[in-house]
Amino acid sequence: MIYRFTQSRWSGLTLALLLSAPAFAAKHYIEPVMVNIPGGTLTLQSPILPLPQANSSSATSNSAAVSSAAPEMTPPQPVIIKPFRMGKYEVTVKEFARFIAATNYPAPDQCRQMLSKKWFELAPGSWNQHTHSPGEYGPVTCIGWPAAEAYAQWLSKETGKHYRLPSEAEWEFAARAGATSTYPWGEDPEQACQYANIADHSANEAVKRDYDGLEYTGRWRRQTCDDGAGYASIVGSHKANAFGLHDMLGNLNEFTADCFNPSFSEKNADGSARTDGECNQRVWRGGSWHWAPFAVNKRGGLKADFIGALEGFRLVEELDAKHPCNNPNSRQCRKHTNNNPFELELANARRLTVKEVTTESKP
Ligand SMILES: [Ca+2]
Ligand SMILES: [Ca+2]
Repeated sequence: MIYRFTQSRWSGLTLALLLSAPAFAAKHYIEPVMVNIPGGTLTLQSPILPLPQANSSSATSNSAAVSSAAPEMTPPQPVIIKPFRMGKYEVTVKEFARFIAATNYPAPDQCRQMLSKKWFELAPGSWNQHTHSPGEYGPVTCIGWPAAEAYAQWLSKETGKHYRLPSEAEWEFAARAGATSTYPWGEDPEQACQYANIADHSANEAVKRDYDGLEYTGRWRRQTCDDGAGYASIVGSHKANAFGLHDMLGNLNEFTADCFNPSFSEKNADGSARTDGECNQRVWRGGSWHWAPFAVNKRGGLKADFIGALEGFRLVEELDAKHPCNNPNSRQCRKHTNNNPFELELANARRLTVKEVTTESKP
């Protein structure tokens, strides 16, 4: 890796000051960068999960991630996925700031975040003020599922398009991008560092530096490869999958629309989100910068009111009957998809980060 992220543990405070600047008072939405996802088939099958406990947290999610016992698997459930469009990146702080400015949405002000050698603790913190944010082009977190849902509804109203959270089935179909292996890139977890921001060598060095010698070990295991990021990173900093989507695994764990169920059923067969089951718990997918790479079929649930610094989201856009991308090769769809100015902003932000770090690293 040629770059290394250097955000400090208190960069969230700097971010809060930045977001109070006039530039962030803009009233208009930012159109998300979307990718056309073809329809297809998928077989959902994951380890059977118990319902998350009432005090479920990022920590309990992690304990499921590191279990060494061979898990009992759900019966395979065939699913048919209709074509749709999906956010190329996790929703960023900058995009979310427009939502807050426009709606005064009562965003949470307490967030389970990394403050000490105790790892994650509930403390004052919010979408624009928490530890370990890489800035306005980083993925928004400390918001919880209801705020993600509210953002999708607001953006739909503003744009006249149908944006929503992905179903769990859509999320896995998009993350796999045709792969049937444990990870979208194959079976080797050491390759994760090319494609995902995970708990890796850089993460271990960061917590050692920032938390008095703390290390990722034992229950908090890490991969030994190096993805260059100690904490969350600017979206799209790692390689895309075969559909062109970034950070599906890693960076932030992602909310889906589904109510939690321990296993799949015929109610998943059409690819839509489950609206039955435990609807106070929502399904997450993909893992985060704090965990070793998750298998692409790994899943869990979080209470809808759980507010943590490891969870974020991305959006799906439905292809309504007259949508130009019902034919993804059409000129109208290419026009609809290309030249999104926010894509250029993101690319500049990533380039500046690399340049800054490269300059810092010179003797
Ligand atoms: Ca990392
Ligand atoms: Ca992610």
